[in-house]
Amino acid sequence: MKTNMLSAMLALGAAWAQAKGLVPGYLRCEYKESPVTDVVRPRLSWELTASENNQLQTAYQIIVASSVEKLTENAADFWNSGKRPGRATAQIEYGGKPLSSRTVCYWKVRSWDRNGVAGEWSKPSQWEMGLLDKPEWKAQWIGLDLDHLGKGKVYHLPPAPYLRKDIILRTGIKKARLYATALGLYEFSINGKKAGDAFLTPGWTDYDKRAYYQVYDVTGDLKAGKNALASQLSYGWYAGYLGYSLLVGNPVVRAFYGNVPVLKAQLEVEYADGKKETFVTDQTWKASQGALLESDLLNGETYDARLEQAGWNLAGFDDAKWTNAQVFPDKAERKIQVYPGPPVKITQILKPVGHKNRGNGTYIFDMGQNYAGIVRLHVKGRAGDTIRLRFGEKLYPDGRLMTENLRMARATDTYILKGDPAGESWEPRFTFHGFQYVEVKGLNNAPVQQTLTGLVIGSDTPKVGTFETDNAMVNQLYSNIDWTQRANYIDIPTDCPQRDERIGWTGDAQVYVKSATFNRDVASFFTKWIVDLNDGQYESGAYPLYAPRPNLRKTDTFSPGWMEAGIICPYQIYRSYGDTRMIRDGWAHMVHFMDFLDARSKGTYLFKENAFADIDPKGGFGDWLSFGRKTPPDMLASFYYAYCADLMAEMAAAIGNMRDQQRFAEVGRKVRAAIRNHYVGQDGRFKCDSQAYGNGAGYVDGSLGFTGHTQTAYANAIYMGIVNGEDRRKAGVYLTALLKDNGNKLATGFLGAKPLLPALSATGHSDLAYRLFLSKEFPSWGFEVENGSTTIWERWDSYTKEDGFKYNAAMNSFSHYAFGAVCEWMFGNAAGIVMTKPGFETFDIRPEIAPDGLGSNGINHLKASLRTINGTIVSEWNKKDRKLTMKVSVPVNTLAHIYVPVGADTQVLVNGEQLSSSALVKAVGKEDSYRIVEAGSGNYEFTVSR
Ligand code: RAM
Repeated sequence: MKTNMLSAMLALGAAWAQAKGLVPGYLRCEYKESPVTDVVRPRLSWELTASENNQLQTAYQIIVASSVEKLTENAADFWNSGKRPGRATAQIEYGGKPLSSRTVCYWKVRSWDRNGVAGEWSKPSQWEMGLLDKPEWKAQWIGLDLDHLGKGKVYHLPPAPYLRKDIILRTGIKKARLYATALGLYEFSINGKKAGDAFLTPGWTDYDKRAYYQVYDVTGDLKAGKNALASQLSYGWYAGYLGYSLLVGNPVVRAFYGNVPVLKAQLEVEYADGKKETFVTDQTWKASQGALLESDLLNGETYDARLEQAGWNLAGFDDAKWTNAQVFPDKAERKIQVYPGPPVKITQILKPVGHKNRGNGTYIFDMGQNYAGIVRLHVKGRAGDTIRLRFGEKLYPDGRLMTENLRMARATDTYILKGDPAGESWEPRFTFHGFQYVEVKGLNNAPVQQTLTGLVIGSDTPKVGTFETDNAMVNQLYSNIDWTQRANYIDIPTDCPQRDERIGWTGDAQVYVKSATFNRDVASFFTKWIVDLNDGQYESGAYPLYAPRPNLRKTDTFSPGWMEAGIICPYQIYRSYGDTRMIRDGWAHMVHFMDFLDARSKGTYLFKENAFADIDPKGGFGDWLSFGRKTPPDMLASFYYAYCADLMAEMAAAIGNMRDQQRFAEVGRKVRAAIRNHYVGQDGRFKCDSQAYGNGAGYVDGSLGFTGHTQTAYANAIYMGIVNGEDRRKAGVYLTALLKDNGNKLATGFLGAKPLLPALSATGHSDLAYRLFLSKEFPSWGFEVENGSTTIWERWDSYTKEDGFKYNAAMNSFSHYAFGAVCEWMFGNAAGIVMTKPGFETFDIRPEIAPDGLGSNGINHLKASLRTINGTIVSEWNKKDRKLTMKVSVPVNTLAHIYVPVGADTQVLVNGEQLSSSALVKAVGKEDSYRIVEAGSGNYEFTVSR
């Protein structure tokens, strides 16, 4: 009897433990935690954890209420989703009462597990609605035209305007929000304290079409009585220098959108008694100039601390000598919207690793890492002492700072001391540089610890990936990839952070986007940039070379391999995060682009030689920065045509548009057939009519001659599924033969480097993929690491021991992420994390184990993790002697097929038990040399003897 009771109690205990069920956490709205949004039906997501294996969600319920109290009482006055069956934990549209501007929405969620047990409610989360209608903006654009003060010879850099106003508030402040934006860049402060911690606000857009605003909760920064509202503006992308326009002699070199930066801000205060007051920017604001003498993104800042107007941003400052702010007209068609991306922020602080005295008060600091950002200076000296900071990525062998590769970007910050005996600290606010070394000129004393501090800036995209091995070169390479991404995902995906370029090149963006998703959560980052890209689409339907798209050079238009970013990037965001809204919102743009391709192919569904002879450079950029004979750009354009059609067909299906699905599936088939017919010989060898290109004049590297038989051609054909079956196998064989003929060295450029290793792996040549990946010989990824790089170079030969910085003056960035696209293979093949359903709802773990016998140049241990929108996946393998161990984590609510590499009849143990008799997982098949195991959520360890 007693024992029965005990076992009954134990059983009950177990049931209770189980009853805890699923625990939802990491509640997000529009990819952000507690954001402000102006999306009228924002999307919600959460992550699930559970204490037992094999768990999944069978239903969920969301409650949204107008207050925390109501939420606690489950009084869903905004929305009660009810119990909704299904696995979805992301992309769930708010479906309640229409939400008006300024509403704060509190929400929570609970999930039912596979046994139908309801879990506890999550902790509450919230989001807030921005200003949904433009007329709610009562504020005006204000500024101060100082343009006439900026007449320099080469650089026209006017001082930056200062704006201020004192306001009086009553007691009983309950809630206060600041809505602020600028055409240009702004910093806003209340009573001397900066609102928020974002940098380079409000971001770059096509300002004629839209400007983004930030929303700040400033309740705690205001007080009864007099308060100071103050703002400093800079020229930024709106009115400053952009890209290479100066370098190429473009008639316009700055002020592409306007030449006076302006601010629009609105402070809304709510009192305990329910009364409201709104303060807006208008002609009653005062304006002046101050210490910030020059300020430009590319060219840097000059700050004369002697000109500081002490207390200018505090209440009670005497601004009688200031002029009234000027009011500038708005454009009716310009939208004002909440900034949809992750804010640009200071994401890390770096200390210099050393410095060298160059004589005459000049020192060169080594920050130990090539990064994008600024430095904070701390100095002591006399008033008028001038410190000049110059930035470079590399040093010459004789120790001088190398700045030729900055081209026309002056990238110089100057600080003029006020002479504070306690010392003074300064950092620029509206510029950034790409650098590892800082030359500091004008120091009176030897540097000390605080003289320089590195401030890393970048879009604050949450880190989601890790990748580590027992191979130091590979680890450094991974670090270099992530650092290069961080240095270039700054509001938009740029090509490089240092020279006079820093623009959103579409080719770079499309080859790298998938890699990016393995390192950082870039969902909201691309939500922002895809709008820029659509805003930049040409009337013809072509997507531009870069977005946003100021007119930097008359001949800049579009190029195959670049313009397809308009399809490839949204597709990747859909795949990685299950985002179908981006597809729906951009569908008309994407279809328009496909219409453009159809029209350009003149009904042939093919781009023959010279099909793009009318653009500049002729044929487009092609396999930019490749080696050897050129892959015909038109052949690549045709591949991309078919590939885009496939992606369109898949996206059409994802949004339930079956008519378009059929259309694009058909286009894909037709383009493939046309390619097969024109560019592929009977023997499966790729060819082109080289004669058609004549002497290649006008084409990028055209004088090298053209051939279809290149690494890039086969790699892309395999990667994009241009050829199938026997043709595909042959393509793999040709690819390996080409590599062999080339001493097992790659020759691929921007378009060929990404698919190279995946194509080798896909056609059974994983060993060769590893060989290229692990090589340290020129040209290779390892070569860069061997040469001390901390970021990814623009060119394979950006630096060589024989030639040094061969391309200095022209084009030689040391922080260009395009070749970092090998990241895709590292996660997707080496670690074998392969999504099979959008958002990683289902996925494969199919690692390719590195070849044996490479000693310290090989890999014996590899561990990668990825926090997906469905939770964190881990794939780890370890080989020692004849034993292979594999560890895999499968997140709750997902299903994995784990490919365990085994010989024909090797025994597999899972968590110490025989696989064949395991109750944990299910052996479901065999493929090549893998045993396939199906597993629900949990942590698994497989061991096999090899
Ligand atoms: C270079 C850019 C970019 C590339 C184009 C074609 O100047 O840096 O990386 O996409 O040209």
